[in-house]
Amino acid sequence: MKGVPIRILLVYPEFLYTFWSFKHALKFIKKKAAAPPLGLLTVAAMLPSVWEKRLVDLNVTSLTDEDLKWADYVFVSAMVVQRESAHLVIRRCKCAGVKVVAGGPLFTMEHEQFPDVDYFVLNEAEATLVPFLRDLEQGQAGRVYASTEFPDIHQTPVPLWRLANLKQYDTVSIQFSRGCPFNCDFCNVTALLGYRPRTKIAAQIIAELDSLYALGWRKSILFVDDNFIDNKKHIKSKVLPALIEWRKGKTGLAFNTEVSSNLADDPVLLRLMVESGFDTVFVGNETPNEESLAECGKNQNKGRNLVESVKQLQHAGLQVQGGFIVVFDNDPPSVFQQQIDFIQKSGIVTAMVGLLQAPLGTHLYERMQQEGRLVNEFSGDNVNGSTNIIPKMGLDQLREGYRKILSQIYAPKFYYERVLTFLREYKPPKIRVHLEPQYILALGRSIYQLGIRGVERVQYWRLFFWTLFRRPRLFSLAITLAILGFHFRQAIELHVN
Ligand code: B12
Repeated sequence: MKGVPIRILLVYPEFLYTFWSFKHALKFIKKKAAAPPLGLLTVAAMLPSVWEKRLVDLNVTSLTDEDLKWADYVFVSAMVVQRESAHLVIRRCKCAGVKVVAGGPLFTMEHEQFPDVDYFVLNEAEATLVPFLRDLEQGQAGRVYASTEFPDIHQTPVPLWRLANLKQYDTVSIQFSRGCPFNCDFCNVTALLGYRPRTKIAAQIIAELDSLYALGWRKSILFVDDNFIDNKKHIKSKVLPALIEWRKGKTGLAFNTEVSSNLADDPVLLRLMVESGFDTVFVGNETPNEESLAECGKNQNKGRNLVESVKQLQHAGLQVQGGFIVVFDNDPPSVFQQQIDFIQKSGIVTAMVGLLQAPLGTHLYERMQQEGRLVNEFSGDNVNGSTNIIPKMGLDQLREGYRKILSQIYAPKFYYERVLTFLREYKPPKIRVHLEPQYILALGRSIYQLGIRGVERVQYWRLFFWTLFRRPRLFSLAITLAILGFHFRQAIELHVN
């Protein structure tokens, strides 16, 4: 492209030691980060193929002066939890005289907070990148490119995985759909991505999987959809059969995604998901309190026995991770104990319990604004005990209750009890395991760190031998969960003490 620089440095800022960073657990398998930045790798694939591209994910490597000297433009993407690191990256670019192009959820939500960014390419790149590149080529790029369009994703290219050093990651994310038809008032996904779920076609997903497979990827794959089962007809008739076919003869590559609790109502869909290689799903349970479900518009969870739904998924072969929220206006003081009982009974080992927060663009944000109940900045990390709203329940009572939930459910006694509840229920799917030497080393490290040095050593050995003798097929899963428990405890320690 004449006159336009062509060396693009894609930079992904650093995550803090959050609940979902998995940083304390990743050390056991000597990995640096959970997953490579899918947004940036997708954008990279949309840039002209003749442009040179490099990725610097600050979660796995550092940004050097040479990198900045090399680059004509730095493309930065971030979530709200990467805010501080994003500011630092942008300042370094400014000092080095490199122009910055910023996109992704953090900037889409609050681009005004970043005066040093040269160009904002906001919302979905499928809608905003082409006009930006056209203007850039003509030497007349504006500062902000935004769109209210929710573009078709049939043309979205296969992400440029080769830019990432995949050896540094434990999982890789891919995306099948965007948007969500539900109306939960605290969630900003519909503001970001709309109500009408837009899906890729089966052939696109297969092409993405093929490209990962060709790069030697054999570990787990996270489908980052907000609700994978939105378009049930399409996935039952086209996508899952294609995945089942694709998987034949392959080892490893377990799939993980997010679904709504009504998956439990559709045994055919459930069977197909397990057959196609899903072994874990995240479900937004939120609360066992019916009035609170009604308050936040989470109608898909109303009138159902949520614990029973979780058990159905576990029996079918899915590990269920869950999201839980306190405190809605309708939550009684007993909600904290109710949540603990709910989580323990369900055997949801990875339980993300957050304080209710109101992200910009949500119905909840509007309501809180009207009621004069907005305070603080939205931290984005919903497991750090902070909130940007004034709850109806007194703050002291709330903090104490929240502290009680987290300190109990992640205390070794409760955590390991939950692991056992889950393993007793769980019928593992038939994914052929892909053994890596790192897993054996991780076992050794877990024996030392958790079984010898850890406060959880009694529970660790009980789980170790119980699984070895009663459910040997679940042994590696049991050790993984023990390691995750160690991470969760470290990650939440700051917020409960
Ligand atoms: C997958 C995911 C995760 C994974 C991340 C794995 C990984 N490293 O990839 C996990 C589960 C770890 C995670 C965790 C969290 N997440 Co998250 N996550 C998502 C999810 C579901 C998908 C993100 C994704 O990969 N999308 C697919 C790619 C292709 O889309 P994209 O990144 O948006 O990129 C597109 C555009 O934004 C744009 N773009 C992106 N970057 C750039 C850069 C440039 C230069 C340009 C031009 C364009 C551009 O182009 C792309 C193509 O259109 C989104 C919700 C969603 N549906 O987007 C939430 C989301 C990103 N997460 C969010 C949050 C808040 C979190 C947590 C903080 C939650 C928590 N409990 O604490 C944690 C923190 C993470 C951490 N490590 O500490 C928020 C971010 C809000 C915000 N404004 O920043 C979102 C939007 C969910 C929400 N409802 O609000 N998350």
